[in-house]
Order: sequence, then structure tokens, then C-alpha cells
Amino acid sequence: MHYPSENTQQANLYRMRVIDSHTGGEPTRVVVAGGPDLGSGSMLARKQRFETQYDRWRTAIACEPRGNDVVVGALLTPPENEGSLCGVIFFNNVGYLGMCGHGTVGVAVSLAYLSALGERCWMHGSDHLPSHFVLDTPVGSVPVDTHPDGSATIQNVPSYRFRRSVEVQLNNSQSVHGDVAWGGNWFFLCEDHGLAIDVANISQLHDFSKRVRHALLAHSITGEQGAQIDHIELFGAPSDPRKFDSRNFVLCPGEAYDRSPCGTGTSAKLACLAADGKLAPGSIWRQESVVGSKFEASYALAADGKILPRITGTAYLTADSQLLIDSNDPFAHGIRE
Ligand code: PYC
Repeated sequence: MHYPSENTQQANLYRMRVIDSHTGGEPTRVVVAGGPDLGSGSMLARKQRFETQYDRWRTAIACEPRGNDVVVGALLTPPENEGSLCGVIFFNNVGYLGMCGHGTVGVAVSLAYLSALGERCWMHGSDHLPSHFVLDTPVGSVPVDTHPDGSATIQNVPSYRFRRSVEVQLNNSQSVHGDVAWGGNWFFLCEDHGLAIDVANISQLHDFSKRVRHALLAHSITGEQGAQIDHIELFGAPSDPRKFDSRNFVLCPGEAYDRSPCGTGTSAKLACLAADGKLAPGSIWRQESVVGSKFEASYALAADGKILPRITGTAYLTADSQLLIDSNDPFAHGIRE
């Protein structure tokens, strides 16, 4: 990997500044300085450049020994669209995400932190972060509002249900049903799994979700235009119906499950509720995660029949640090899976 050499006094060490946070338990690592320069063009083209030319930066940041299965990285870029604050590309230990809801809340809280430190932000050229701004992602632009209590509301990309109640045959001849929906990533949303959505049941939920994902692949069940469905979302009763409407378990691409209620998964859920006439525009949906964290969500109808989800969550900072990449380290670019 080619790191600029003027980055540090020690020729073998490259520095990258990252701000870590978690949103409802799910970590986000925002690269604020020292990341790769992906050049210009659409965010989709920049994501493709990241994948084809700079993928070792992803693995250096998100894979062990610096990262882990759960961490979602966020690389900030100059904006694609005039008026947007900046661009962001989300990634994890196995690849790239279209959008990431918990990650966007993490980015908002990290930018607010930098602004509170009085650090002039290279993205918007001022040391004051506006309370409303727009982030460009490879799948669309996402308006963000930060609130005085530290929470943030994102308006996710237009979301929709693609297929309803698709039957999937698992490898043990059990069959389950689920909706296929887009919320910035592709989801299979399943209710008839017969499992308790409970943190004490993680290994069963994990194992089951992996079998569903495998079966979707084996039976060529996809999102629109053959897109791979890489997120599996299981729903069940909330821990306390006075506080939540539903509880979910989300298997992310790779081996990790989402500790947060998953912003893109909650958007996909809203799209299905809207399509079934079970939630009116503007009504609040309180999505609980398997570890008990919460997103509040609602939607507006878009002109083309899709929905515009709004998701509110809270992120907490966990580190402001420098990653060091030692060119002598055999695992400098992470342990690749
Ligand atoms: O919050 O959208 C989300 C998300 C996707 C993967 C992990 N979190």
C-alpha cells in the first residue's frame, strides 16, 4: 500500500486520525485525517475506486488487529453535490455498504465533537458545524439534523419494498417467509422464524440468519436487478410494548450482527409497514435492537410511491485517536478474510 511518506517523522509509520463512537451499541470509526484521496466524480465512482484501488486501507482500518467484525468505518470525502457538507463511504471488515444509518448518526456526533473542539473542518471550511447539513453517499444524499441533546435525525435515501412474503427453503427443509426491501442496503425481513429475539439467544439467531442468507444465494433470491441481499433482519415482540413497537436482530454482511436497531434495516421495515398500510406517514415507529437500544422512526411518502424514512438515534464518542500503520508489520493491512 502506498501511504504518503511525509505523514510522520518515522519513515515506517503512517498515521491516520479516527474518531470512534457507538450508536445504540454499534461502533462507527470515522476517518477524519490521513485517509486515501479518492478523487472526484460521483460517490458511486469514488466507492468503486476505493474498492478497486484502495481496498487495503479498508482492511487496515476495519479488520483485526486494529478493527474487528463489528466496526463500521466511515471515510469522509469532499461532497459530490453543491450545498452538501461532505461525502461519506461506509465499509466494514468484509466490504462496502450503500448507506449506514447508525454510522450516519456516528458521523454527525463526531463532526459535532470536532466543531466543539474549535477545529476548522476541511469539509465545510468553518469551525462551526451547522445543525442541519447534507451528506452524500454512494446511494443518495442524506439530510442530517443534530439536536442539542446529542441525538441526530437522518432522512434516509428513498426506501421501498421490492417483493412481499417470499418463501425460502432452508437447508434443513424448514421454510420461512420474508419481504425483500431496500433501505440503503438490501434486506430480507422475516417474522416466522420461531426464535426469541433476545440477547441470550444470539448464537441461534446468528446461525439461523446465516442459513437464510445462504439459502437466498442458493435459490438466486435477490433485490432489484439481481442485487445480493446481504442483510437478514428478524423481527419479534419488543421487550416492553410501552416503550417499543418491535425488536429486531440484524445480521450484517460478514459475521457480525448489528447492536443498534439498524438505520437502513429500520427504513426497510418502514417501507414494508407502509406497503401493508400498517403505519401512516408521520406516525412514530420505535424499533428496539436485540441489545435493547432504540431508534425512533417515521416516514413521508415520496412522489414515486417510495418512502422517505426519518430515523433518530444517539451516538456516544468512545475515542479520538491515531491509527498507526507500520510498513514492517506483516499485518499492516489487517488480517484479510
Ligand atoms: O445502521 O444502517 C445501519 C447499519 C447497517 C449495517 C450496520 N448498521
